[in-house]
Amino acid sequence: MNARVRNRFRTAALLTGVAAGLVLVLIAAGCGGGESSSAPPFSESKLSSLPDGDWITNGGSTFNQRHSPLDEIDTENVDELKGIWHVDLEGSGVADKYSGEAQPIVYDGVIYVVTGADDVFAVDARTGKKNWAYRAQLDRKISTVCCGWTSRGVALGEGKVYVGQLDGRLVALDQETGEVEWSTQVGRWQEGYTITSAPLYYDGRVYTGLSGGEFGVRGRLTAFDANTGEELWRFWTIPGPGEFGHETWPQDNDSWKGGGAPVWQTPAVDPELGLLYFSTGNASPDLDGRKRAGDNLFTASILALDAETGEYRWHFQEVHHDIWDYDAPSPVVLFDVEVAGEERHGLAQAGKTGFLYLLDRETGEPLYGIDEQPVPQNALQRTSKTQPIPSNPPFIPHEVSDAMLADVRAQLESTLGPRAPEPFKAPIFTPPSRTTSPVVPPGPAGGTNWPPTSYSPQTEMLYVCALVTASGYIYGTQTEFAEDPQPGKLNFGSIPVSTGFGESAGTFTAIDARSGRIAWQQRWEDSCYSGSVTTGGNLVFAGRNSGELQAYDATSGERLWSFQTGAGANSTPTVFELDGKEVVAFYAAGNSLARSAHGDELWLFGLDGTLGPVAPGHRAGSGDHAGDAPQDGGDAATPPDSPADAIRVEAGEMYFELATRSAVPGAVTFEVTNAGSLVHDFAINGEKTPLIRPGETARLRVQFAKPGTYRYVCTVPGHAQAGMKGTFTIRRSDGDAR
Ligand SMILES: [Cu+2]
Repeated sequence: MNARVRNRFRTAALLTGVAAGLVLVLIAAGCGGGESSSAPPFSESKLSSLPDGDWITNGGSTFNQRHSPLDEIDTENVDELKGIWHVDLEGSGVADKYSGEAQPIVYDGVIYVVTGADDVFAVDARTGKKNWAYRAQLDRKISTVCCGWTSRGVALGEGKVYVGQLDGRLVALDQETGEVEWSTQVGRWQEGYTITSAPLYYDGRVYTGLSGGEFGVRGRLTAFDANTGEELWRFWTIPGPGEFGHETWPQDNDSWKGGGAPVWQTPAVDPELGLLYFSTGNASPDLDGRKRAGDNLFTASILALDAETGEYRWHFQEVHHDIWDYDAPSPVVLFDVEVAGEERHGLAQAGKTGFLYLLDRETGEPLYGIDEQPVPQNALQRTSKTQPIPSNPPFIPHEVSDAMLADVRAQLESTLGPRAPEPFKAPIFTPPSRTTSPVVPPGPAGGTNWPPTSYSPQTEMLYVCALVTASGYIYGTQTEFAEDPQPGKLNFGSIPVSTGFGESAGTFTAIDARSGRIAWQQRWEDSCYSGSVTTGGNLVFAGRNSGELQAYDATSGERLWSFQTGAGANSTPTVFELDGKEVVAFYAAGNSLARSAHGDELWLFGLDGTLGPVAPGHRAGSGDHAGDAPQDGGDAATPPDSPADAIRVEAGEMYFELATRSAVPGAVTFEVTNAGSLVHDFAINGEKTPLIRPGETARLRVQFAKPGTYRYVCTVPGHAQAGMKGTFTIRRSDGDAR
């Protein structure tokens, strides 16, 4: 982070201190072009119809299709698309711990967007001027954010903008002023509950899920009165005693109480069926199934509830008794197609497994066949005998390349030293044991992670963004392995060493909803890590880690337009109509896990635009790390009994900085301080610190018998791949560098 931005953060922190409790910062009164109007209580039919000019709900409609019927920008003229304006969001969310994943909402000429810091901005679409800004002032001590500080969007209705925050609060803002109208604690971050998804406004209610599957939570979806914030009902995604599905958990322990199944996404609604749909995250602990024998409903599942009452209607579990972190964070999509002469009400969810799960949304039955097939077993891990395998092909290759195997081998050696088992290629759903390390495709990154899938009613295709990854898993070698997982405590239960996020390849795939077959596929050297949007002009837009926003021919997959936005293009564009013309809004802010360049750019594109692309942003990495302003009271204090010869190591998102990178043979003590906002550890030559919480320091004494090069990594899933790795040299004792 440069000094300017750091100062800006300091100033913001100071201001908070002075104006304690004041969370509103008015940027400018009024706006350039006409008065904006207050959002009404949108009707169910309006919310579930294709967007007619505005973009009033996160998924475009409650079908989550992310399709705009506008057709002024099409395959013929999209190459003329240019910037009308772009503005910065005042440095909000630019530090490396943040990810910019929010899709803008648009109503009556105003764009509402939220940054990774949960700051909400109302921006005049005609001028780019800010009408107001809401500063969430999140507690910097929040230590239960799994996977980057992020928000995936806001909701709108009844004159309010709704935002779910990482501190577990759901907040309603006055749409005209940004002032807080009500705020309610949905779950406590201290117990592992955070909110990353956009809330859903529907039928006078606001629905939100809670994240936290890495922290031993019991997941739930909660409905609130949109006007008052009063809780109406909650649906626990892990059934309690006496409820349907509870029998899929052990009856002789309490593993269900912290069994996971968080909700990472905005639900979909079919008003005619009266059903609300969403999918769930992994079981907890992620990779340790010993104490949770059974299928573990409703983890890694698709659920249908009565939208009004929250009553269970049906479920489909994608992965039984998950021990690979194969959850389902990408939003479900609803669509209607004709299959074999019959009109079907479909539902799709792109899983981390790399499979697109296609169901009939009335019944939860597969549209094209999903067979329970036998899979390799491990008694200790209580593996499920079978797993559901869709008949439609996966959208990533389910293969482990030699390069992936070599990468996992190197990581295993640096993590475990001589104890490292020899990794081997294995099919998906192969369990690890105490002595073997199968490398399976994909790893915990996916397949499809959180990025939303889009659907075009014109092409009748679904557009799926995915990562091509593999992971080696070792079971039960984590020294701080928690025998009794506790709420709010990070617990994976194993060490996964994987490829993923920033360094993996990606696929962008069009899948025919009428058959489940792949219509076309783009294979990229970089991971596909953005949402997509389709239009009536037969276009599909998607973003790239490099910062380019791109448009493809929705039918053929041909790339037609590419535009450098200046920061990682890892969110989802919004297509809407402004004064009779089609425009595209896009928030480019980068991503902590994809390690793309950070920024705070909000763009508006149109055929009348005159602004060309900008220079690409700087990717985070060694020598260019940022981190946030210092932790409260966390001046990386040196413990008083610190040995004089300890090598200081600073860990942060997503980097290590070592005071020195070499030593002579013998014992070396590393003193690792976590200056970031997520938990980290430090592993080298078969030794490893415990997980270090933000602001804390751990010491690690390691024996190096021989000169050579030793790899170090953070073993929290995804962190090594995001940059937390490097090499340490042991020189000969006589001082000769090797
Ligand atoms: Cu880490």
